[in-house]
Amino acid sequence: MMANFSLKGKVALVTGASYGIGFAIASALAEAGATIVFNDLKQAFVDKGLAAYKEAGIAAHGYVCDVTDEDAVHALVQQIENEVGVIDMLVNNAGIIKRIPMHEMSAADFRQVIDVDLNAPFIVTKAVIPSMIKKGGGKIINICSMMSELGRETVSAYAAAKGGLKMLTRNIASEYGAYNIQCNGIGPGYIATPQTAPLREKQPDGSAHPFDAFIIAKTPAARWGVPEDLAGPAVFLASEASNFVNGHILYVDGGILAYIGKQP
Ligand code: NAP
Ligand code: GCO
Repeated sequence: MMANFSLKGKVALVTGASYGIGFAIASALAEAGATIVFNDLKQAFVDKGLAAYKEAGIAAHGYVCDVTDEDAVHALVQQIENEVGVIDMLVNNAGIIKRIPMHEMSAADFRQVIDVDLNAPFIVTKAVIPSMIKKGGGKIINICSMMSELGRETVSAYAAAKGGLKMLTRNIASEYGAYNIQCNGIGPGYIATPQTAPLREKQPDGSAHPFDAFIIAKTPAARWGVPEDLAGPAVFLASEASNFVNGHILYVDGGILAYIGKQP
């Protein structure tokens, strides 16, 4: 049964994976045997990522590509197929957030979040599916969020995008399951990465950020997640062990979604 978790001989593209959650997921897929390909917006970040993968003993392939640019994405997929091999598994990880009260948010800012967090997973998935069909199957993992289920102040664009990504995940699963392509989501809870650093910053008086205490009280595990908490779930959804799991959002949140929160 454990052989079903092996990714040996497979090629994985993890978008936006120079660091953070993408880097942790790519590192886990590599440990399970996959060849890792990743992209980032700037060569400097690609180089930084390549050095980090090398330090971890992973011979990754890194490319500069803006996931919102359809022509650039198609060129990237072609280049990967020529230089590395057909993509067996795609992790749509690249993402941004803008924390602005909705009534103060510009339409341009709202559109940019939707573009990266929802339109780009559509663009990249559309680019890789034809070769997956030809190859007889594949795995797609969309990095959703607690905000695929819940809202909160200042994250309207992000919640709309991640809610849409949940349904895009289910629709890809519905439309391509017949081609032995499984599309699932991972919904991380609150994970300590650069994206959430502003929510964990110490206050001027040295006290903890109020959001920090809030998340601890809302999480049965009473801690922030770390990117490595996503490693096992990602390997499972990328492997043959999950061949009959399709259209599922696997929340890796320490129990936040199940818990009313600790009484203050
Ligand atoms: P992060 O630290 O902000 O890293 C995001 C990565 O995406 C960066 O490498 C960034 O590249 C890349 N990226 C952004 N826009 C891009 C674009 N247009 N084209 C290519 N790459 C792009 O974020 P994270 O915390 O690791 O989160 C990764 C994913 O998990 C995101 O989808 C996020 O929404 C989701 N998520 C995060 C949490 C959390 O608590 N951290 C929880 C749930 C879900 P640059 O460095 O060049 O900008
Ligand atoms: C926020 C956080 C969250 C996390 C994550 C939770 O401002 O509320 O950034 O959105 O990033 O998506 O699952």
